[in-house]
Amino acid sequence: MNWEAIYTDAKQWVKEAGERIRFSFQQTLTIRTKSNPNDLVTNMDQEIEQFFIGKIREAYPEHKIMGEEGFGDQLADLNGIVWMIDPIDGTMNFVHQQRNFAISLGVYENGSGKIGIIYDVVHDEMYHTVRGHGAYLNAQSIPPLKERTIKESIIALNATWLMENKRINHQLILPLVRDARGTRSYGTAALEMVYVATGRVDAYLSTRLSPWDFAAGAILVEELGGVVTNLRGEKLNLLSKDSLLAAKPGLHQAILKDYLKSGKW
Ligand code: 2AM
Ligand code: CA
Repeated sequence: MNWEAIYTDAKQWVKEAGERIRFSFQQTLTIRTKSNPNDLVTNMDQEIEQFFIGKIREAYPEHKIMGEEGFGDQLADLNGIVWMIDPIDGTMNFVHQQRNFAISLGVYENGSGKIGIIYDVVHDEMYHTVRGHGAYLNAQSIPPLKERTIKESIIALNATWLMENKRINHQLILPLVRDARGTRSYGTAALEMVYVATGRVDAYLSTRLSPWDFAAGAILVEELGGVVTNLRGEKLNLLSKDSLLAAKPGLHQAILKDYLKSGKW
């Protein structure tokens, strides 16, 4: 497999998609809701996903595609090469703020992460990696992650989700919030994972994400020595929704053991 060619194509297409999104700021968006009144989708989410699918199908017709907006394939397994696409992660931010959103693109081979690209369109910052070859912010190498204690950590989490999810006992999160140096919430799983990868936050927790939300971010975080699992400490399942814990090495184990162990996630 010519991963170098796939990597070059993927980065080029992500750049082009970013230009389309920037251009769309001057146009009127069509906004609709999906699963609930706060789950937004715009014409741009759909157009960008279709743009990627057109490019991938033309260059790599044997590859499979899983995308948030559903224009890709319905996958029963992860055999072969699978592209995981979130055309706009952080759609609510895109609509309300025109910032704090990203394009997220992960490429997997037989379920194993190979290429991870997350593009912060507004800042023109592309975070990218081919597994085993280091991770980069544009052309600049990103240093590996170092360990950190909970007391010195900033933890990204979404307060609304923690409060709303009836299945879980959000009381268990309160000691973690209290013990950490601070918490942050950005509303975009892809960028929150980039912030873990770059050490801007030390951990990111979420109760329910889809595979395209974390597919690229997991490859980036792991490339830099971080650890990514669900909140039960299990390997992530790329075929279904799951919870998420992405963190610096050491800190990941400490959060699982000292705060999450007794919860139902
Ligand atoms: P999205 O913007 O692509 O929908 C918000 O905390 C983060 O969770 C975003 O990355 C958002 O992705 C993701 N998310 C996944 N499922 C969601 C849902 N049903 N409602 C809101 N955000 C969701
Ligand atoms: Ca998303």
